[in-house]
Amino acid sequence: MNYPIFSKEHTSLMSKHLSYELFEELKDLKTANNFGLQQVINSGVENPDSGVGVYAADEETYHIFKDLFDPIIEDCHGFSKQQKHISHLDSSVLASDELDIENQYILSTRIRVARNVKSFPLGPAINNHQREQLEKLIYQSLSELTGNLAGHYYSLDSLKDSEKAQLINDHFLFKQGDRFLQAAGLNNNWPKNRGVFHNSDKTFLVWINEEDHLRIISMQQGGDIKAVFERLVTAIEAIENKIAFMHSEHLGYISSCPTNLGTAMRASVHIKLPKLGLDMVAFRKITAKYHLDIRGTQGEHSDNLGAIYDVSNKRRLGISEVECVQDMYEGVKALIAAEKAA
Ligand code: ADP
Ligand code: CIR
Repeated sequence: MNYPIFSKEHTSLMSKHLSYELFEELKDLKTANNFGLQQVINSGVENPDSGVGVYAADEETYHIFKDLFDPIIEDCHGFSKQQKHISHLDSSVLASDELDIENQYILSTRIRVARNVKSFPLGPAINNHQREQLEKLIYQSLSELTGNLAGHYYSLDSLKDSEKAQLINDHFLFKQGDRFLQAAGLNNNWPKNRGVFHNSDKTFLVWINEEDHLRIISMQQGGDIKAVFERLVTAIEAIENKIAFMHSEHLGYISSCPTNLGTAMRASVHIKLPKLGLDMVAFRKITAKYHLDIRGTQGEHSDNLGAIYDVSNKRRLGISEVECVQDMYEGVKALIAAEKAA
């Protein structure tokens, strides 16, 4: 294995931090799941436009390759290797009046967390048999949920192409063929043993075996952030009673991508900001102040359409779940005020 050829286009945190000397130190190390440096960095090498460029296959990846991951984690989250991650998953303490009672700006609200099941490798190293076992374990546990969390599991295999397209278009299902995940090995044996569980009104959903073993999602039309957070907290607790998740004192919930460590939470709104959208400098000044990310409305690496933006918390590690949602809440409040004033 040779030091990768990085071009001017390689702008990821991986290419920034992987010096030739560090590469030489790490290149022969492997985790117990036989995951080595080549696999850790492959997504960022093959996709020069990666922002981060690394994936983990187990908790051990974060230890064995810490000289690469620690500076990346510090850059992403401002979280140092001495810090501990403290969780606070309590919707009752969220300070939030409804932001957009007249439904003028916020189209929909979604909060998701990533979770991975203890004793299984993460997606980049899982084999087909383990993925199948995991799918079964997860959907069987979910099928025991009751009340407004009760629902059904739809494997990708069981859905018609038109049904999948509709679910993706309506923002309920992950896209297919993501090149970043592909290069990380996360699309191996696609589409087998992947799918989505959801309740009847699609306000509670779980993606199974995509980038992480589970993505637990609460979403609904409009801007009632507190209601979305409450449902998510209830769902996480109900699932956590049935399945043990990978977690560490230092890094919180373990995820395959280091951007999701800690809370593994992304709280977002789809928000219409036609005036602010004409002045991206002013827009970005506000999002930077409140630690927010701007994405397109078809998810990460997509474009925005018709002045509608996906705005979400950027920080996930070293702050609590309540703070993640509060970041988003305060930032969206400031964005609406700026839009009204523009
Ligand atoms: P993730 O949230 O899991 O990191 P993506 O950015 O790819 O991943 O988003 C996944 C899907 O969720 C996409 O279809 C995206 O449009 C949808 N989505 C995200 N936020 C919202 C929202 N507030 N309202 C409706 N759909 C949303
Ligand atoms: C990148 O480096 O840009 C991609 N690997 C995505 C990074 C963050 N997003 C994610 O985990 N979905």
